[in-house]
Formats: sequence, structure tokens, C-alpha cells
Amino acid sequence: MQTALRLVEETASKIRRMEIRGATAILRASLEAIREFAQRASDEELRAEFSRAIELLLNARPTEPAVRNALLYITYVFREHKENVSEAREAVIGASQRFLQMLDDALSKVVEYGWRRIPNGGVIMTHCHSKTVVNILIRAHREGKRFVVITSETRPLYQGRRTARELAEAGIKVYHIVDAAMRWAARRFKPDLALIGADAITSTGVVINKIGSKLLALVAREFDFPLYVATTLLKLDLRTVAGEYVPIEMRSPSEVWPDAPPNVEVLNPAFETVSPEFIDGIICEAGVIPPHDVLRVFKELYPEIWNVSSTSHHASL
Ligand code: RUB
Repeated sequence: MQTALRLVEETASKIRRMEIRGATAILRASLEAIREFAQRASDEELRAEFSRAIELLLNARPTEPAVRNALLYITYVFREHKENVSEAREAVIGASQRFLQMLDDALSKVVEYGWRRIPNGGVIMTHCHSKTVVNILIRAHREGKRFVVITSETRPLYQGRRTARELAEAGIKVYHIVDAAMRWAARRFKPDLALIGADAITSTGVVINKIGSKLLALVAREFDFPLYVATTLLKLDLRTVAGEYVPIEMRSPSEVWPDAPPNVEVLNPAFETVSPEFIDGIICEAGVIPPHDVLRVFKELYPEIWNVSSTSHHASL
């Protein structure tokens, strides 16, 4: 019989191999894995392996603060009840459920605010695959808006194809380009706006998203169209308040060039930063807000998560 920890290991490995990818999907899978772990583990296993289960999920992808916020909170809840294992189990299951619900509520609000921003008859550029962005565009289309989307393929793993396919299947006209053609496409199609997702947001409103996002921001600046980021604030990396940087994941060179010649060092950063001066608005669960407001709004929306996180930072200072 599989141990409960084995199930968590399987989820962590799918996240590492990018069978599960995109910040929202990773958060959802991590929460479901920890809930299932708590449901299935024996008393002994829950006590002995809870921290290991959390660690496996935390380390699966380094640039995913939403997972960190969720798992820190669940760890706090577990520790509060650790004298009584059945209470601890119920508390972990309950907290995972609450977080999943919070995520669903947040995402439906982001979509609700986001679709209104999509200009009827307009041209929109996006990059990579963000479920949040795709949902906004499909909703705008269902609400009767007609527009064209330019998707970039997103080397080396081609997540842009997934975006193109999902939008096309929903009846939206898509132009698909190689990443290096972003500037060319902007010149040719004169976009009305760029819309990207986020993996992480810092306390000062810097957004971290797929490598190539800053390129799109620079193109938007040059051709004078706005760039919006659609994301739940649950992706705010609270360690940045305490002075830390968001780690940027470096992935295997073999994703780029599996048989590169000797002496060629292939570099494969997964993400990059887009600083607030390049962002016209964060479309989040509180509406469209300026990037520098993210921390204040986060504290208002999620005081419990904020309290747990600041307590754990102070403990480590
Ligand atoms: C995915 C990516 C997405 C964000 C947001 O990178 O950069 O834009 O994760 O996605 P990767 P969502 O493919 O390396 O995981 O809106 O679905 O949370």
C-alpha cells in the first residue's frame, strides 16, 4: 500500500517535471496533496512526516510564493494543535480547504475585473501560459467582446502553444509568433494592451513571470501600449518584506539544447522581473490597483496569512 507521503512525493515530482505547471495549478495541486496527506496518514505518519511533506512541496519549484504562503499557514495551524493528533489532522484538512476556497474566490474576482479591461475590437499580446489570463480572455469573448490575441511560443517549453490552443478552441482569433518576433508583431499589429500572469510579486510591486515578460514590457513601452498583470495577491512573496529576494529558478540546460557541444554553457532561467514602472496595473481580487499598493491591499484582504508570515519572519530574525 502507498504511504501518504508517497502521494505527496508524486505531486512534488510532477511539479518538478512541469507536468503540473503555472502558479495557480501548482498552488492547487500542493494544497490538494497536503489535504490528502492529512486525510490518509496514520497518526504516527502525520506526526513524523508532516514537515517532510511540506518541505517536498516547498522545494518543488523555488519561484512559487503562493505555495509558500499556503504551506506556512498550514504548518502554523498544525503546530497549534500538535499535542492532539486528531485535532491537528482536522485543522490541516480545514485550512487546506479554506485556502482552496480563497483561491477560487480570488480567481473569480480577478476574472470579473479583468474581462472589462479587454477592449472590444482590440489587439492583445500575452506571453507564456497563464490560466488567469486565459480565463479573462475567454470570459471577455463570452461577454461578446471581439478581439485578436498575439501569443509568443515561450521557448524552451512552448507554453505559448497551450495558450494559443485554448483561446482558439474558445473561438478567439490568435496570431502565434516566436518570442524574438514580439517587437515585429507590435509594429505590425499596433496592440491595445499586453496582459501577462505572475508567479510572484514582491512587496514593492515587482512582478516575476516567465522569461520574456520583460521583453514584452519593453516592447509595450516602445510602442506605447499598457501592460497589465492579472494575478491573485496570494502570490505576494512575504519574504521580500523582510529584505529577501525572490529566488529565480534556473532550469536544466537540456530543455534548451540537449546535445550542446562541449564548452558551450547553456543557461536556462525560468523567470525574470518586471519592475513597477513598466506595469500599468495589477488586476487582482481587489480590482485594478497600482503595483506599489500590493502589500497594503494584501494585509487588508489576508490578515491571517500576513500575521502568520510576519510572526515566522520575526522568529527567524
Ligand atoms: C508559468 C507562468 C505563468 C504564471 C501565472 O510559468 O509564468 O504566467 O505561472 O500563471 P511555468 P497562472 O510554465 O514555468 O510554470 O495565472 O496560471 O497562475
